[in-house]
Amino acid sequence: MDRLKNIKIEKPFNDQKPGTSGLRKSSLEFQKPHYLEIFIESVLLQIDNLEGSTLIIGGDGRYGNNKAIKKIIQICAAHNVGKIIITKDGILSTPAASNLIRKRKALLGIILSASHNPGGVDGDFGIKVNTSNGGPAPEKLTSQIYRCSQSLLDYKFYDYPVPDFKDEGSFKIKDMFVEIIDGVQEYVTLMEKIFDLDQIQDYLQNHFSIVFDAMNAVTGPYAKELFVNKIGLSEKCLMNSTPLPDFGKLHPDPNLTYADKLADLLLNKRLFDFGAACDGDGDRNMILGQSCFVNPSDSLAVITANTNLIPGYKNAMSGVARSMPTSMAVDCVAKALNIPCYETPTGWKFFGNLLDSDKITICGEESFGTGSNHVREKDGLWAVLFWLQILAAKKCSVMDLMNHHWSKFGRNYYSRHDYEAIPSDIANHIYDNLESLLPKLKNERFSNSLVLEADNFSYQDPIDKSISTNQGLRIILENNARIILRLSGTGTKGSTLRLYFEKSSLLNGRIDLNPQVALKDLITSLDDLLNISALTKMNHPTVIT
Ligand code: VG1
Ligand code: CO
Repeated sequence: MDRLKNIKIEKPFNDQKPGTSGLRKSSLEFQKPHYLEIFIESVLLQIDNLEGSTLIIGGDGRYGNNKAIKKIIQICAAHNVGKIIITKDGILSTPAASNLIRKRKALLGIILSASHNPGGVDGDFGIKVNTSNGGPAPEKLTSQIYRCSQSLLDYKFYDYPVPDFKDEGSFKIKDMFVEIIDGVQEYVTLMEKIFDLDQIQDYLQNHFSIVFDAMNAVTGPYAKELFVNKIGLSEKCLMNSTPLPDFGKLHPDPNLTYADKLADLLLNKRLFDFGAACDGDGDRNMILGQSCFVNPSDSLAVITANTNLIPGYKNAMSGVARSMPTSMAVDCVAKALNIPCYETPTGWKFFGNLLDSDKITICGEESFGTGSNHVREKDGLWAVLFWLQILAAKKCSVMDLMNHHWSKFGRNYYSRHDYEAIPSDIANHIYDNLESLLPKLKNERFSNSLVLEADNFSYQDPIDKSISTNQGLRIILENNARIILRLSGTGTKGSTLRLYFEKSSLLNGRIDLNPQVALKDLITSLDDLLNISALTKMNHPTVIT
């Protein structure tokens, strides 16, 4: 029997456009016959020198993970890929995948995850595609993949049953070698090279209590190896640490709304000195201290200001970058350190060229993402260890560290308001309305301030000179205040409207205000201008960060 098949479909799929980070759809849509296969075929067709190459495949363990891995193995075998590296039970975090791609000199990585979106039969599924530098595919490649999928009517498939992958080992399918490794070890080795885990251990065992919430997603096994096996803490420091196909019905998005149990332990019950959580695929992080929530934009600034305390970064800072909506707190640190600070569009793919050309060492986004040149993805547990090392070196609390940071660099009051899964026509109406008002706003007064700039952000990559337009509407006010509006590119239901507000403390010098109070005039003025609460019929955003 000929196992090598060319499977034909009747009608092409027209909805496989990757968003901010990969292709995301409901699990139901991904189960449509040939849906996943056509996307994978579209990816493989864009890759030069695929025959004989090495690929990394893994995922965050959500519903559909292992079935997808098996299908991808069958398609890759049909394409004469040389070797595939997968992990025990298919569990591989996004930053660990990025590390493996680099270490094993793989041509491509395929990560099965819809990241912070819920999982399960009625949740979402997703596919992230990473290139040989370990980072997310750049826009040029994702556009090619999309274009190909729109007319593709067949795919190659090697019809041979793929064995399970519960243990380390290997097997062969056609001429392709499949190696099953432990997805945790190589990542933990990398962390041991960057951080002084002994110093963290001393501090945590004697002075400082922590709790880590893996949200029933991919970071559980990684956190167990790091915090229990290496650092020697009791397993009680871990919450939700077993990856489950439906994340135990949690929404694995580490913010104050969806990681509310963790937030309650730190902010209300004050039971620990430090708390942290990661998202579905382990690339995001939320940092909490006792009675203290660390805004991710501030986290990026604190990390940048303290690289000298971390063995992996001592005297090694070339520059930093932040996504456009991220607050300018890190800009103040970069200025003080006399290093360049780049502003990129939302999405980790835009940091790739800057990291590869060593223009930056650290980068981050307001959406709970921080990372460095150690891999080409944001890295949740890396950020947690970074914070713990700073605190262990300074022997202080999170709140003391923040207050000290703000007194030194000033505070950028910052908040993001998300209106999740609202009807797309309403979201588009609000967006289009602001876009049409922008030319009139410039040089006028808005919210008692002069509008210096009002535009739709576009970016030219300093390395490959590619241009990305329509990256978010900005109202830039005097005195370092800003309002930004974007539509999410990761949601799967309706549209998600994101509003970002920022104001610098330099004017009145106060660093102790509640950000919602400090930013109230900007929030109200935008609502007056665009009628957001009336149009969405919502009194509050779904998520406030
Ligand atoms: C969101 C965040 C963005 C992040 C992206 C992927 O995108 O805002 O900063 O890079 O998610 O994160 P959007 O288009 O929904 O605003 V992850 O952890 O889902 O890979
Ligand atoms: Co993620």
